[in-house]
Amino acid sequence: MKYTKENILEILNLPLSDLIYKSQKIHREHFKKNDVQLASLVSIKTGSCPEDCKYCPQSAHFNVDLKKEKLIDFDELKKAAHKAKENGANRFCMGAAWKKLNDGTQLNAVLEMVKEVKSIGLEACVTLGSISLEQAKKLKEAGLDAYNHNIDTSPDFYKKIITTRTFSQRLETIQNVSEAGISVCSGGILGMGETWEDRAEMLEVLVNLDPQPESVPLNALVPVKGTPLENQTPIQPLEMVRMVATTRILIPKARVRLSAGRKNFSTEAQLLCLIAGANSIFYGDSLLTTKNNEMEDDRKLISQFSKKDLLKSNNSHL
Ligand code: SAM
Ligand code: DTB
Ligand code: SF4
Repeated sequence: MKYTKENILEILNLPLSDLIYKSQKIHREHFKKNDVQLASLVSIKTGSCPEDCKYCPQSAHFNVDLKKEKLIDFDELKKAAHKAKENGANRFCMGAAWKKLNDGTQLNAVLEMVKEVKSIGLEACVTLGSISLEQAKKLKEAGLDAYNHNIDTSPDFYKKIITTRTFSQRLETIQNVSEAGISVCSGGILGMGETWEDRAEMLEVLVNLDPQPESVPLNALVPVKGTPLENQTPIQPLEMVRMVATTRILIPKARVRLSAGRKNFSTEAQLLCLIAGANSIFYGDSLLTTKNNEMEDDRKLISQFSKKDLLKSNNSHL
């Protein structure tokens, strides 16, 4: 079925229990119920990015208190990946504040990192800005599972958020990634001042990608001091719940990732997102440059979500 903005808005606008009922049914047809993938993130190159994404603390255009870092040392990367594995992560995502990936030193370093992550038995994902088909093929050969490249928002609202590259350039990289046989991880950010129409249009682009994305990260804006969006009103958790459920209905096979911005959600709101069809979280002390939820809290969250030993435990333990 070809989805349009109008029918996506109808889904987003369903009564909450109808929406969650619909998404739960679809979720259980495509995934083992109660399975939540833990993905750890590491920044392999931090800050000084030439792009002007208004939400991003790593853009060189804004004055943010941020420790800028050159390309991470291989041994440090290796340590971070091993630590993620020991902590129970299944996927390891490496992010770089680049406009595009350069051949030579940069590409070669990333290829080694991907091989290392794969050798530990983790799924490997990278997000490095724009890449060519040739570069994507090399990453595939090195064993890369997924490439994260977010469309961020609707094509129209995008122009208000980023001026240094176009929405169609984003789609070109996604196309290169798909053509090389790498899974596409693409989603967006909620709470940048966009309307529900923008959100529906963003989902319309994602659902009509061919092939559909293997994973869809839904980030709530993390407002960072010094960025143009620092004073943006945070989204209501129930808006995220509606987006999660609708994404699950539209793209049944995708891992829907409850991504950045979860720190400000209550445990109950996060559980509702998981019930609505999210089946992955970022797990680890930090995201790329900002703090993530505590790992201990996340272990509790997951055990509350998939608890099998309720009768054995004391009620106060809940
Ligand atoms: N530079 C590469 C790029 O933009 O494709 C990769 C790294 S970039 C930081 C990855 C994604 O992080 C962005 O596409 C955006 O969706 C998300 N992101 C960045 N800053 C954020 C913020 N303050 N709140 C929520 N998500 C954010
Ligand atoms: C995605 O969609 N969210 C992650 C990951 N892909 C790379 C990044 C979130 C970054 C949040 C702000 C920061 O920590 O710098
Ligand atoms: Fe650079 Fe990516 Fe941040 Fe945009 S989102 S400024 S491309 S690091």
